[in-house]
Amino acid sequence: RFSTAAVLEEPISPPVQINYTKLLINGQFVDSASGKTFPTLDPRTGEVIAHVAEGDAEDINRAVSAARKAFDEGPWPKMSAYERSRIMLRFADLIEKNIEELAQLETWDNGKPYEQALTSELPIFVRLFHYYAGWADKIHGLTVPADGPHHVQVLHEPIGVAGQIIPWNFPLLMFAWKVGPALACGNTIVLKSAEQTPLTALYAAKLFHEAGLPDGVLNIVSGFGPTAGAALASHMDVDKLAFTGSTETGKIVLELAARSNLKPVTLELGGKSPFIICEDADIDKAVEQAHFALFFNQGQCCCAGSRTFVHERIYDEFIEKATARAMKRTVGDPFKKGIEQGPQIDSEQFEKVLRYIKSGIDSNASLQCGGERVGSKGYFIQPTVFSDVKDDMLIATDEIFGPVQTILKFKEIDEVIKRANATRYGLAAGVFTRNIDTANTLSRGLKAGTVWINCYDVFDAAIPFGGYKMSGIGREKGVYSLNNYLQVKAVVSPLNNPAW
Ligand code: TXE
Repeated sequence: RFSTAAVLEEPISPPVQINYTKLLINGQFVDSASGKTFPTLDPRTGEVIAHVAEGDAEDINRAVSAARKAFDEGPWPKMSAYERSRIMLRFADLIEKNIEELAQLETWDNGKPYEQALTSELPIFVRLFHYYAGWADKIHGLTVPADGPHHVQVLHEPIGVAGQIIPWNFPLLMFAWKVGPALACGNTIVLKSAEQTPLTALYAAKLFHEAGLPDGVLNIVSGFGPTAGAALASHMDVDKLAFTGSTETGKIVLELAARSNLKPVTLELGGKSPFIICEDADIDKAVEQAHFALFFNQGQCCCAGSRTFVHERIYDEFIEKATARAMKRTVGDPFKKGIEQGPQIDSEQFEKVLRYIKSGIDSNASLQCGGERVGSKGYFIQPTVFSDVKDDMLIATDEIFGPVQTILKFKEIDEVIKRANATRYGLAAGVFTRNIDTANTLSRGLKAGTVWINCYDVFDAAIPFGGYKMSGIGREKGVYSLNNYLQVKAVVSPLNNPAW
C-alpha cells in the first residue's frame, strides 16, 4: 500500500563543523556553572551530534545580570538607532555569507530537509533582520492634544531585559521572530533555545557579535524547560517574556511570570487549524495546498492545516487524490536532494504521533495510507492520511504535530464555520474557493489569527502572526511585534502658567 522513495541507509555526513557548544553569556562562550552538558541528537539516527553546556538557574542569573548591565549601562539602548540598525544589517550579511553551514547545522540538529532550510528558512531569516533593522530608526512616540494647556509627549522606550524561550521546530526562524524586534527597539536579551536544537542559535549569536553587537546584549542559554526555562520565566529582573511552544507550557510560564514580577508575556502556542475546501475549488490545486499545509516540516508546524474540511460533492475525488499525493511524498535523509520529509524531531514526538495514529485507527477513522514508521532507526514516519474523521475523535481535536492528515466532510458554509471554530485553538485557517463571497464569509467567520485564502503558510516579515483563544496572546512579526518590546511613557508639562 505504501512505498517510500528512500529509506535511510547510511546517513549523509554534513561537512559542517560544530564549533559552538558552550553558553554565550556577556559575549563569551562559557561552561555552565554546574559543568553539566547534555547531548543533542541526530533525529535521523538518534545518535549524539554533540554535547552542549547545560544551563540552569545559576546560568540564567549570570545571563540576566549581563543583559541588565548592557541595558542599564549601554551602549545598546543608548546607541543611535541608526547604528543599531547597521549592526543588524551586518549580521544579516554574515548569515548570508554562512548560509550553507547554518542550513546544514539546522538540518542536522532538527531533521528538516536541507533544501527547505537553505532556500526558504534562511532567506526568511535574513529578510526578517532586514525588516527589523529598517524599523530600528523609525520607532518614535507621539505628541497628543490633551484638554487644558498641557504639552503631552508619549515616548516609546525599550522595555528592558527580554527573556525569550523558543521551540525546536524552526530554531533559526523562532530566533529571528524574537530577537529581531527586541533588538530593533533597543532591548537586551536572554534567549533559551530548545533542548532538542541548541546548535544554530549559538552559531547565529556568535555571528551577531562579529557584526559588532556589544557584549551582554544577546545571551544564549541552552538547557531544559523546567530548569533554565522556568528560571527565566520567573526571574525578578527580566522585564518581558516571549514564549513559543505548547499550550500546556505556555500556561506554566504565564503563571511563573505572574507569580514573580508580573512581567508582560506574549505566547505563541499550539493549533488545530482548519483548511476548508469548498465545492467550487480547483481540486488539484486544493489537494496540493492542503498537502503542503499539513505535511510541511514533517507536520511540525503550530499552524499546520491539521483539519482538512472538504465539501461533500468533491469529497471522494479529494480523498483519492490527497492519498495519491501523500503516497508520492519522498521520505528519507533530509540531506538528500529531492527529499520532502525527514524524521520527526525526537523519540518523544515520534511516539506521540504514532499514538495518535493508533487512536485514529481505534476510533474507526479510515486509514487511507501510511500509519507506520519508515526504516528501523531514527524517527521517520510514513505520510499518513485518514478520511471519515469525525469532529470528536482525538485526531480531530488534538495537535498531533506530525505527518498525519485528517479529512472531514462538510455540506454548508455556516455549518463548517461552526465546526471549524469548535476548538480551543485559533491560530490559523485556510480557505479554498473561487467565490469571493464565500471567501469573505469564511474569513470573517473564522476565529483565527491568520486566514490564508487559496494559499497557505505565506510568511512575510511584515505580516502579523499569533493566535485567538488558547493559541496564544499577542502577535509577532510586522509592526505588531514592536509593541511587545516597548514601554509607553506619557510626559506631561504645562504650556503656559508654569508653576515655578
Ligand atoms: O513543547 P514545550 P515540547 C507543541 C506540539 C508538541 C508539543 C510538545 O504539539 O508536540 O508542543 O512539545 C521550554 N518553563 N509545540 O515538549 O514543552 C522548552 O525547553 C519554561 C507547538 O517540545 O512547550 C522549549 O524551549 N520553559 C509549538 C520550549 O519551552 C519550558 C512548537 C517549548 O517546549 C518549560 C513546539 C517550563 N516549565 C511544540 N517546559 C509551536 N507553537 O510552534 C518546557 N519549556
